[in-house]
Amino acid sequence: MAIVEINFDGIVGPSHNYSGLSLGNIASTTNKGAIAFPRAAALQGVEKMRRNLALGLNQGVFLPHPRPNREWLAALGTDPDTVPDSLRQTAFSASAMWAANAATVSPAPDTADGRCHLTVANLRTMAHRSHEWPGTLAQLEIAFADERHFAVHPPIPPTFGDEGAANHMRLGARHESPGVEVFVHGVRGGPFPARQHVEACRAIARLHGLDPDRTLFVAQSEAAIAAGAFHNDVVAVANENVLFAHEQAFEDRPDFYAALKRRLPELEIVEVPASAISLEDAIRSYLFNAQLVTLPEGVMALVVPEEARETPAVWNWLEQMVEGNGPIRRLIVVDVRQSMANGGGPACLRLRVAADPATIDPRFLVDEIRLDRISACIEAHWPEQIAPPDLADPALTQAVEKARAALCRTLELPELI
Ligand code: SUG
Repeated sequence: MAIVEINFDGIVGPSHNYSGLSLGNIASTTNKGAIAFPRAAALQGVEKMRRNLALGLNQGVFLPHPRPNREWLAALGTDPDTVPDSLRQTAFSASAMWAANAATVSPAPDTADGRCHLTVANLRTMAHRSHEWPGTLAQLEIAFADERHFAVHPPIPPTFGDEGAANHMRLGARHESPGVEVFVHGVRGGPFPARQHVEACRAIARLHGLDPDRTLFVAQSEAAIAAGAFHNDVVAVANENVLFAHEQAFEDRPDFYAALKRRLPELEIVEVPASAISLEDAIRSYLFNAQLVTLPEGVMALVVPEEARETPAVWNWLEQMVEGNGPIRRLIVVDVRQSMANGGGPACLRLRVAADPATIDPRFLVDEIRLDRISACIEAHWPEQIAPPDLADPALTQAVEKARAALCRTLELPELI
């Protein structure tokens, strides 16, 4: 089979909860303390995958990580029974569901050795995400073990923060010829941390063997970070020759657009002006945290969250966009409200990898039948609801660990990863 784009979605873990752990992520802060519904959350994620499969797209999954993270707690001299309150929520977070932060991926045509390169993100800025990388690396090493086609790199040293594909865009014709890779970093974010460091971006470009002339490093605008765009994929998304972005996404927008156009003359920029949609509405509705996909019939569709339909300025703009002559012709609305309430939209939940599916460990690929098995497992084992104080209940720890073990069995994957 030929090289195709595969979206790997993080299955929402059984410990999904709202602990307000992400400073600069408005949804996470606003919903701190709310009751979470892990079973509904995971089923919403599965439904999104079903929609994408039905569109004729290729779909993969990543497992939730073991939570509470016993290994990490042991390294801190504690365990789930004795963990101090200050560490408990951090050890329980189900944040690995946001697979766009798992790794940065460069497809084979862009790299010096002609392999697809993946660098696991260190996620060092937020404590609850900083202990994801060993679990992610373990899965990527199994899924992409075929060294003839893939190179999986460990994380960049934590000196330099890296948040993976959420701050990376690959533009260009589909997977046949070299594209242009754009790395977006933060410099300042007003009251909020800038999570992606330019030195991490440069290191990844070197490790992946990218052509310096086809690699751009662009600063995210301070206004965007300060408004709550803690990752670039909250204000911009790219697919093939199309860049869909908010006017205030980038610091040096004219220079960036010109540099991109020089390297990719066929580039089409669909820019949303701030006068039509404010940064605040863009972030509340997550219209850019959409999956911009090419359907088998050749047209592009935007998979947006329900919140985009509910924000009048956003929905009016999107409807006009698809009726116009632009490259994006269809809107597909999905309900991922449980993830959205922690700041994760449709695009956060997936990692894009361009590859021949036959070169990937099939246990990470799904069709309808495997999704049926996954949803049956979720229905049977995922807790119905969790309020943050519940995390102190040993019965919940047991339930969460049992649930993950059941899913590992369902997918025939080892529990130890
Ligand atoms: O890192 N939320 C995640 C959301 C990640 C979204 N990903 C992308 N934009 N690609 C984050 O801020 C909230 C966890 C909590 O508050 O419990 C959280 O980690």
